[in-house]
Amino acid sequence: MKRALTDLAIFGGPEAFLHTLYVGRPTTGDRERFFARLEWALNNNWLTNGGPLLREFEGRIADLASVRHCVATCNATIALQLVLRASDVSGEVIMPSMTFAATAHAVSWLGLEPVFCDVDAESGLLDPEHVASLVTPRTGAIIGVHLWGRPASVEKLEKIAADNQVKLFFDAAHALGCTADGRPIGGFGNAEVFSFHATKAVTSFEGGAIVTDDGLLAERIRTMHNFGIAPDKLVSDAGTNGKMSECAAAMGLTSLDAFAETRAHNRLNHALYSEELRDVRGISVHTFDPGEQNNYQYVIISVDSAAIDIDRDQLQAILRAEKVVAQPYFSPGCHQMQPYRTEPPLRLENTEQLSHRVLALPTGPAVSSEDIRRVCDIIRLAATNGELINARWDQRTRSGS
Ligand code: T4K
Repeated sequence: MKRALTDLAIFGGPEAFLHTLYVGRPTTGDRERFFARLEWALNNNWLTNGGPLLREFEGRIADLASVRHCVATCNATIALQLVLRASDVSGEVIMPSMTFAATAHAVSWLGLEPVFCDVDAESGLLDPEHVASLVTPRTGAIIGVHLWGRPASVEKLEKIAADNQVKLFFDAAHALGCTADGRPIGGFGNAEVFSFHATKAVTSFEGGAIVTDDGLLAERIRTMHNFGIAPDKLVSDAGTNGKMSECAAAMGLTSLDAFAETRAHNRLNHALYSEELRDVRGISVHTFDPGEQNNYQYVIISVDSAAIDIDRDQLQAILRAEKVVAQPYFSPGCHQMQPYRTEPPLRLENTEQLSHRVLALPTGPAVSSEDIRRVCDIIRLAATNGELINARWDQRTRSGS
């Protein structure tokens, strides 16, 4: 256990970990089962284009999300583009700035205009009042993001979308297996999009899915994600190649088999982080509504630099030196990133404050209770010695180390 500042690796102490600890370690499930599925696909000589593993994966995701239709894709970014394109969205798309760049990129790659909206100061979720104030005759759609698996204000956003006759989608990249108002994420708005990237609670190496109860929309997306080739084999739409392969589906199914276990492990990890950091001034662990289900795939802390003298970036550097790779999800907000920055700058106060404070800590089945205690010891030591750390930090900077 580290007790003195000189124990910290950033000031010359030994690293706390032998092996690096990551936020997004893949949860790949039972390897034998994965190889068996892969072998079956190879023996079948069927590798992509709507194979049996893909269909099984789509069916299981649709069941999990309690929706009628699921179209699995090569990733969630393409899935977002497909859903916007297949819904004939034009003009402006209102979305939070506090999200991964992919949400904004999907919009701008279609030639649509992302309109960045502020979020709730604590939850990081789209502020419905601000959304309503941004609706104009040019608004084609609203995209809500279930940030870190917390549900967006689905009901309020559905009302705004209905009142203004605009489409509503949810970027549910973080929210597989989560609920909003007790209902599974997946059935809200016109459609929702999941990600199965390597870093997600369920992975298919790379992958995504669009889920919806709208059969016509699902059919159009299915056609569009296969070069626009309709079931009668004729090209009926301007399509792209957004398909998920059998190899990806094999991994998706195997990771999905392990999802209950992954979620249970993540839940314990989250509870332990909350417990260990409860009394650490200036550090707060973002909580989840106990009345809702969550996958707990993200453990997010907020660093109050005014209370502890060091800021999020310093804490991240202190952890990094100990071989703990914490991620500043999501910083900066999209409206402050190069492709979307404007002059004069757009000001989104809550987004800017929150994006400077948040840090995602390592979790997932690869992270043990002992790992978490060690990470929390480091955070505790750093948070209670901010002034002294700053004095040493300046010396480090001056001596160029
Ligand atoms: N919408 C939202 C709200 C999203 O968060 C995302 C993706 C999307 C849409 C788009 O979904 P996809 O098109 O990707 O399906 C990562 C992921 O690449 C990205 O999928 C994810 N969100 C985002 C939150 O995180 P980076 O740039 O942070 O990834 P990277 O390579 O730094 O990896 C993060 C950590 O995970 C590292 O510390 C190492 C670890 N890792 C990563 C990989 C790839 C592993 O241990 N194994 C691995 O295979 O973006």
